[in-house]
Amino acid sequence: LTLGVPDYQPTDASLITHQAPHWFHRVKFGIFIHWGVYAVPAWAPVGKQYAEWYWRHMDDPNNATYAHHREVHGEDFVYDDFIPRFTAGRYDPRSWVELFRDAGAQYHVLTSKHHEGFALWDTKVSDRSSVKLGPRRDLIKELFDASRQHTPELHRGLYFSMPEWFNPDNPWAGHAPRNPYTGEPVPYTGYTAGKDYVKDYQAPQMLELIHGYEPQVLWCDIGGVNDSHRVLAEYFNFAKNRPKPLEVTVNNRSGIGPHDFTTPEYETYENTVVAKWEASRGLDPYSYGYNAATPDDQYMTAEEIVHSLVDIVSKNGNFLLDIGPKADGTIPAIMERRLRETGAWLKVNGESIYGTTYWSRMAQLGEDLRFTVKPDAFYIHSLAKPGATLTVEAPVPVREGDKVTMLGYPRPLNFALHNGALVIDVPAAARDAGEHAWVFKVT
Ligand code: FUL
Repeated sequence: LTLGVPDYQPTDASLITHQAPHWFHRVKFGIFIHWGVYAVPAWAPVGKQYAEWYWRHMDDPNNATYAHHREVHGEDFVYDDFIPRFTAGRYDPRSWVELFRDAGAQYHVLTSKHHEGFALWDTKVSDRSSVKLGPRRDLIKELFDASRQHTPELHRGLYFSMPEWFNPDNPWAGHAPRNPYTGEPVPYTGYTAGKDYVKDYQAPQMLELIHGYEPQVLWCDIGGVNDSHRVLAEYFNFAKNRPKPLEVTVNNRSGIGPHDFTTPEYETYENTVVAKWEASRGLDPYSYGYNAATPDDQYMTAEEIVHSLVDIVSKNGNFLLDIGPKADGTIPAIMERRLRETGAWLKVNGESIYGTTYWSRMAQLGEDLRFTVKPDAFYIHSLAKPGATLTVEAPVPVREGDKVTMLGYPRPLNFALHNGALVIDVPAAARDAGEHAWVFKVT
């Protein structure tokens, strides 16, 4: 027991006292990874549906995936027949984490198990896992080992789907698995039915992840039936009572009220929200899992990524940007390119992102201006390329004698105060030195 810090209890009143730790406020930018058996079919109507929902969609005769599956894979090929093709044959976790670091991300969150119920670690409560089937590797252990060894500065998190769509024991499931074309029941590969879904399976799996992998973010999804009061109390106590305490955090989808942060999905908040939040979305126009049908030119551009990041951070959010690796474990080239471009911007401008906070006066001025603050600096982000002058009609904390610079440009800039507005002279060389978002620093 840590002296003076009472253990958390499995109650709302106790768990609600847990808060997102400082590191989670500081990091701002993380990489979400959706990887599972759905990486094999890797298909959804582009820009309309999540590819990681393939099984659910192929099960629905009114969904385009139902027809797609019949045409490409055939009526006899059921979802679990994809498992042997989920090989991870070229999975190189070291190259993943080094890419995340080079992208300027400071944490990563991998799907330990999505709604399809396929665990990417060596779970003891079923054989429906990447250790017993498919890759025959503990994909999470490998990622966490690589991350601890090669990118120890990154924080590590895990996503966990509370329900499973077709788990025969899940009281929430629509139905146990069946062939969507014939209606014939089919096995839920690796799983032995007859468990208490929450007590014998869901909660034990969450505790395996907590104790076995020590994630600093537990990113639960969907909620529903759960034992989350008990699981989260154990998570927080385990983290707090370790010889070297771990600062952990949990999102708002574990099925109970208490949480550390909220999670808008493919959307952000319009204005500053003081309670911690984290927006997520895929690089794909509308999918977290890899959709092989999406043309490269429909992925987010580097400019869109930077604009999203700046906008979210200026309003007190984190940005958890998602990639969907292929079934062999490689990261699609377009995703890698976008991450490296983001990293190039953050290398120059990261000081205006990491460790900042929102400006109490306003988050946004017009479409193009955002603000972030540090104790010793004030940052103005121009999402549009400035002209010869940049006028900021906001009560920016600047006085005669202060210094204004542009990140990535070596010389101080001239500025004046006109009727309370800040007018910065931006030489052509400074304008041309920037890209995506031009950041002006007042000290
Ligand atoms: C949602 C899931 O249904 C999506 O597939 C994705 O995982 C997203 C982050 O959360 O609720």
